[in-house]
Amino acid sequence: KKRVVSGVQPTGSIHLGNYLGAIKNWIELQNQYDTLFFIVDLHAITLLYDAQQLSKATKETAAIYLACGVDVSKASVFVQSHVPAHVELMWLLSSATPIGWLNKMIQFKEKSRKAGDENVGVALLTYPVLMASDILLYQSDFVPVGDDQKQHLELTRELAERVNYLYGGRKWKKLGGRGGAIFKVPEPLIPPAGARVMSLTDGLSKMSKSAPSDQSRINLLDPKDVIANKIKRCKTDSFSGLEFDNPERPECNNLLSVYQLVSGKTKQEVAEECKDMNWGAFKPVLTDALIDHLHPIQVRYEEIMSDANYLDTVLAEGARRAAEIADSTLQNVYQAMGFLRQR
Ligand code: AQP
Repeated sequence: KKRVVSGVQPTGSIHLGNYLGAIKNWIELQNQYDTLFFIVDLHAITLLYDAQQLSKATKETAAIYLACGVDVSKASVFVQSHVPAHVELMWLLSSATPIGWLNKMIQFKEKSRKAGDENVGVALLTYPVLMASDILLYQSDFVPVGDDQKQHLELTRELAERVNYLYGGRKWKKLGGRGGAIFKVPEPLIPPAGARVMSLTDGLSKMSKSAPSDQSRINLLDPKDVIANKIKRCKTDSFSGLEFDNPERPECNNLLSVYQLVSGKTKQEVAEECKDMNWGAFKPVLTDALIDHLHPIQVRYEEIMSDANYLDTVLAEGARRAAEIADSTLQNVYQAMGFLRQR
């Protein structure tokens, strides 16, 4: 089976964008691929963060994965920091990463500009090297990536090729390796169309955990009345009827797309159903569809969280399975890079 890895950061609460853009797609991927889904806690500390919240958010994110339908009989679910090989490989990869590659990363430029120099840790710059190690450790074939992560995956691919070139091939064979590449070069898996969810208060920016206003996003665990209220107050326009793909109506396109994804209808069905509706008629329909979709997830989430041991057991087993693969890659890399290994 081909292998797929993916993860979400335990920063803030998981929202509809994280769900529709990532976690929901995993449910299909786990039937087709060998999948590893992790909670990327080491990535969550690249900007100033609340240390008192990290472990709680990590547990909650894991519980959300399971509540959304990630099935631990098919996928390995674990916490990134529970598998130390991620950090070890990152150090080894750092030595092969030209600093110019990292300086070019758009996300680094944007986030560091916003945060200001005093708040930017070195980890924000080297974050893509950790991401490369998350992927390369598992010899992944595919990585689901949204637009914002494309550049980082490209860096991962270049880094894999560079390490294969520097330490693989003939050199690698001479050192006792089995020949061939050290790392598999992963391919992007582009998520289904319409999976980029935009803010409820501005149809041109993406729904995000770090946006200051909670009104801009639907959190997966929002109670019914909060969902209803957010939809009631969300940004709309004054055109008549509702339509997809009109560049002058980003909010309309976004809300129809959300409705399509949570109702399970096709784009044509939604376009037909909503073309003559006004906002007053559509908003309750969207609210009900959201509540119907999220309610079972919220019920399962409560069940999972009410049995603390269950989650601990799942995460321990996930980390054990992941470490088996990760450690074998890591040992190969140490060997290829010429380290004296302990006997
Ligand atoms: N609005 C979105 N629409 C579709 N997919 C989204 N993702 C995030 N926002 C949207 C996807 O969720 C996954 C996990 O994201 P992450 O936790 O690594 O952080 P992020 O991409 O930076 O997400 P946020 O929530 O928007 O955080 P901030 O506010 O920190 O930027 C990824 O697969 C991502 O594509």
